[in-house]
Amino acid sequence: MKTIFSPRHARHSGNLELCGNELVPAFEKPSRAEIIRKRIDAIGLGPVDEPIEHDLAVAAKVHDPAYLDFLPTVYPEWEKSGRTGTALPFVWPTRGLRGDVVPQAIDARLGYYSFDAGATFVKGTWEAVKSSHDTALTAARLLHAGERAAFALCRPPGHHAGRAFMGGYCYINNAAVAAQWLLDNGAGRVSILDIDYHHGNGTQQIFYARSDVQVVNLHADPLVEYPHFLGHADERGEGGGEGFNHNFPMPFGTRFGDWSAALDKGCELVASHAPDVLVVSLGVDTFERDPISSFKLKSADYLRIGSRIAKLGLPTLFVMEGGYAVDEIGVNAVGVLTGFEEG
Ligand code: Q9C
Ligand code: ZN
Repeated sequence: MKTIFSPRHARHSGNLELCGNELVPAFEKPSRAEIIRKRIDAIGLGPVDEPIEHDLAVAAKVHDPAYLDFLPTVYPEWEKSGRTGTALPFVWPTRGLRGDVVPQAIDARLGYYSFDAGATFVKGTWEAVKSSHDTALTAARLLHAGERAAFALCRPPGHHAGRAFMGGYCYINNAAVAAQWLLDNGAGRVSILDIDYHHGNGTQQIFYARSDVQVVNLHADPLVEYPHFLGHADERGEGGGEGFNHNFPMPFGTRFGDWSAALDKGCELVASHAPDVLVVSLGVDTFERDPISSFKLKSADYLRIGSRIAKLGLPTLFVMEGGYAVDEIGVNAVGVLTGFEEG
């Protein structure tokens, strides 16, 4: 399997995140991607190429163009306001406040275009976000060129980013942009299978009223886990998209037996959609030693996940999302890919 990977991801580095009552080094850090890349080389998964640059025309079909315009302005505006270090949102237009007036001040714009404080900026963040977007699109092109599968080693991740908001380490929804590109280039139907520990709220929102992109999510129950405000089982899509969104929330402490039963159900739904292409939002924060998660999957389980997905027999684009147990992230993420290749 070919991998697309950009060294420019490392420009998004040194940022801090709010955790409990303090600012700590972000869990979503450059070594995550570097360790996955090293594992690809170590086991000889296949060639690793850099992305080709793409404009944001396809991204503008799944994101608000004004939101895309905002992202590259964040750090320059933060610096103009006299600050350095990590820029992060801290005020939001919740119920009872005006969500229809785009504010001017950078502090206000950060809140207007986010749902939490978890998408932070340093000087190189936009460059890394753009390279992650390019990585997803370049990998999607490999499928279009006839590859059975490809791996977009995206960093930063994307599945929490919605039509006009960032959050949860995510800025551009790489999987959603790739799905849209595949539709624009000959696919009639796409399925997105999101196996990250957290619900992919951004992906769900983007495609909620659409029947051409089925979205299937396996994740921790939002009643108790981030992102908290989306991801319940009764969210089935709306309008023409009704019946094309499927959520499988699971309790804290879920082990592979129960998780894999949900994967079977998710895969059956994908098969019934009969997509031309499958996009897998690949998070490995379901791992038992993940520092911010609660599921109990073991390294050997990731091979079984890959082989279950392979049984669908679909052209498959893997897009990297979360996973914060850095020591094991290479073995786990690449385990899914080798499990897929071995069938
Ligand atoms: N201070 C992805 O996996 N909350 N995002 C963590 C720890 C945010 C995860 C709280 C988790 C976001 C792509
Ligand atoms: Zn996650």
